[in-house]
Amino acid sequence: MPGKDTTVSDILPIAEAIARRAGAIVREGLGRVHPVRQKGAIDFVTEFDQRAEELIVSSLQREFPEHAILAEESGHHPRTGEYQWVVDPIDGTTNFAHGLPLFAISLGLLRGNVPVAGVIYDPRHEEMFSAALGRGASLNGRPIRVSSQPDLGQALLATGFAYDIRTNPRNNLAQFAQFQLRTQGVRRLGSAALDCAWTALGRLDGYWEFGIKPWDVAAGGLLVREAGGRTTSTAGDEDFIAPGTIVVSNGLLHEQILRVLREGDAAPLPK
Ligand code: LIP
Repeated sequence: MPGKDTTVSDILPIAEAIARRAGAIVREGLGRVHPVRQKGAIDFVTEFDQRAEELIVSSLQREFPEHAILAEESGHHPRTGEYQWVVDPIDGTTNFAHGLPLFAISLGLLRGNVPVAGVIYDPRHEEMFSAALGRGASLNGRPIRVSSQPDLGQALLATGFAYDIRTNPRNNLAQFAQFQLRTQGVRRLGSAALDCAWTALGRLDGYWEFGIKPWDVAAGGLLVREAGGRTTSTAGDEDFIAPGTIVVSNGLLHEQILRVLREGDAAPLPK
């Protein structure tokens, strides 16, 4: 049981309400944002990341005092229990800061390294994605399912690039080209949470990324699994949190995606 008197299905409405309140703060900032702290050459945080995260963390601590929290901006808030929330107050900060309406609030609940509940809220489009382990996935309360595309050559995928793209030799640019030649297209949307949520909904057929953080993908990885898809690390392991790499897909494409990641230019091209 996640908390003294709560079950996983009790948790989702509470997490959704917290995500909505954070979304109201974030929505107010779209189009009038200035980075307040540079974290790296292309990695920064805005006042709205900070304000949304403060609301989320304080609300989770009030509702679930025995749960630990790992939040992107404020770090680890330890507790002794087995449950930990992983929080991204604005996944897609760069999009948000430039006024591009592709970002989401992501709250994932881990038991150990296993995601057991998650919500992803897109405040601009009023889309609330939710999932609980073994209970399916939904968009605004209606069940969702992954796509039924079986052929990688006809698939639409997404990916992303870590903030160390300018210095890391394994920066995913080679893989981006390899998949462009072997699919109908690859999109770089700038939000891992939405890449996962849209795969769960069937708008995308799959997504992969290296150098990803638990708060970016914990909720989304569970969402895809609960929507009938598959979530692994890029090596095909069930644990996608510790390795910091992820592949989500409709399940039908998963082995084809893993093969391109494994074989690179040697992977077969569409006929
Ligand atoms: C972002 C991810 C995205 C990745 C970016 C960044 P943030 O998270 O959602 O997939 O490509 O480099 O990590 O920093 O906006 O929360």
